[in-house]
Amino acid sequence: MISQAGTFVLLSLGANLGNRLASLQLAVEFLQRDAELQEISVSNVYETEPIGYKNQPSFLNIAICGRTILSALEFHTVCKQIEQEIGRQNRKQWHEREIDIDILLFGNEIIRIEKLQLPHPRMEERKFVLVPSVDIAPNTIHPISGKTISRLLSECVDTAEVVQTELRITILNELNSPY
Ligand code: PH2
Ligand code: MG
Ligand code: MG
Repeated sequence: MISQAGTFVLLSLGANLGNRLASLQLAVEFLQRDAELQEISVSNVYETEPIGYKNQPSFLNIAICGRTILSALEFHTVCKQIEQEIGRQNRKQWHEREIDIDILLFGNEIIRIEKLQLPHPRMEERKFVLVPSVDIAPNTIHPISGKTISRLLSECVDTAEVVQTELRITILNELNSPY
């Protein structure tokens, strides 16, 4: 596709409760529907060891990227609404969740407010974020460090397990596809 309208956005999605794959699939569909996310790429699906609070089920994690005409704050609000719609319950930080949608990068924007920090402040410390991101956006540059996502992964010292699965997310045809 030729169009380059809107802002490039890179997201990390995770789930470790309920039907994890179904929740990730729904999240991708709802991002297309409600967050104007277009020109989407989705990574492989990874089974990952929990980071933070250890005594919880393993996660499925993916990364997705695309372009959106929304602002960062509008996009963030829609992500939170989608988490609710998929049935996320409120639990402690680092604990289990039905679905988690985190914005990693939103163009080159640097935002440090309580509800939204961009780039995501812990993205370079986590293999469950970087391994899927390298599938779809290896050469994207982190706006603070100036390093590519590939380089962040090669320098990441996280040893938690991240295992590629055969599971697949389906990308539905984009509503405004010219084809
Ligand atoms: N999310 C967390 C905390 N720990 N661990 C893994 N493996 N995957 C996650 O998505 C994850 C986590 C907080 O959002
Ligand atoms: Mg998270
Ligand atoms: Mg989150």
